[in-house]
Amino acid sequence: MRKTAFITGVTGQDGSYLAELLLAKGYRVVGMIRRTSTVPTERIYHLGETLEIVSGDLLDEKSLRHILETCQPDEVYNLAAQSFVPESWTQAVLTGEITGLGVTRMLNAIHDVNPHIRFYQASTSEMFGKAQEVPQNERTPLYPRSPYGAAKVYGHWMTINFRESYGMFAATGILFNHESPRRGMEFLTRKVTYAAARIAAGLQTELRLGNMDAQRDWGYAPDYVEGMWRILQADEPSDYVLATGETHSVREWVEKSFRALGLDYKDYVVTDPRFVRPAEVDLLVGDPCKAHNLLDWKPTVTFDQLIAIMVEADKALVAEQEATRQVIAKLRSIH
Ligand code: NAP
Ligand code: F7E
Repeated sequence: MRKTAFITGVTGQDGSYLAELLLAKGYRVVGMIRRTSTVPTERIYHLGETLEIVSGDLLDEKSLRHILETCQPDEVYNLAAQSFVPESWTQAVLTGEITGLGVTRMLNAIHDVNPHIRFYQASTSEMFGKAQEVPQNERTPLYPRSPYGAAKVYGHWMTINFRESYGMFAATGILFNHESPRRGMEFLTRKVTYAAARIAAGLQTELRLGNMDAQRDWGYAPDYVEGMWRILQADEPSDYVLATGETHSVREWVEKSFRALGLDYKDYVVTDPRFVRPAEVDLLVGDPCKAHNLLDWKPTVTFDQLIAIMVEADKALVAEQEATRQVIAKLRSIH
């Protein structure tokens, strides 16, 4: 029988790729969108009516219950979060409400409406924070370094707690950074590839960044949503690290992105203390052996390929935006 999946955070980077993947697998896919005055569907617009949209919010447990009762999903993927780390210092309580307590609201609703639903929680390498060992695996002690990381630790442990207390199929994916042309513009990788493309097109002269020495394990988002699905198809619910097993510095990302466009980053990048965080996560590198051995999951895109994909996409986007701007300017000059 056709399975139904319910995705929170469907308008985000991962939600959009996961919806595509599950639709391709023949699922009925229901995505939750929170009420806003503007339309946040840029990343899922192309899916049209194949994706069912429902209204709800992780801040409102009643809305979650209502969706579960009416849509009757077999699988729930909880991807919604306030996911931007710097914002979590300025909006720590809101981050806790959405990213932390939101998980418990969803688990409560599942427990009450249908405890047989399989639940996926979007945990994160940010939970390792001041990493206690290198590389990090499922047993590495957690040491979050931001309100975001702390909220995710709470959501992670609540998921395990519901699994152990009620025997629910509640699983987590501890995902290391994963990027794509759909990544939000405020995150490092996308901020860099988009700015480099604009600089190459003569539309911008500098790029202001924070700490260039931090190191991350960067993979490609479509690979990671495949891993989420595999986590929910396993015989038993568990926790899995999804990562590439390689680490690279911010400086290396910047250097290679600019070089792909024939530019030397040193001519354009300015360090700006506004982008330095109150506490940094210095070094993340994951050990994905468990996912590899038990789920047969492996990343398919290398660091250099990821840069090439994102640089090419932003080059095309900048050209398209510039062409649109010129048409509008021409129309304005005529009328
Ligand atoms: P994203 O692009 O920032 O998307 C976040 C999604 O959450 C958006 O759809 C957003 O809706 C929604 N949302 C925010 N607050 C909400 C609320 N109160 N109620 C309902 N929906 C709400 O994040 P992403 O990169 O796709 O990441 C997906 C998940 O994985 C997140 O939980 C993130 O913390 C986690 N994660 C990400 C990474 C990564 O490298 N990308 C790594 C590990 C874990 P709007 O469009 O309305 O804002
Ligand atoms: O920062 C440094 C910054 O914001 C990466 C989220 O998806 O992945 C993401 O969190 C690094 C940090 O991602 C700028 O200090 C320097 O060391 O792209 P980011 P993040 O904080 O690693 C994890 C796994 C998640 O779970 C999160 O939801 O880059 N950096 N200069 C900068 N970062 C930003 N954003 N902007 C700068 O100007």
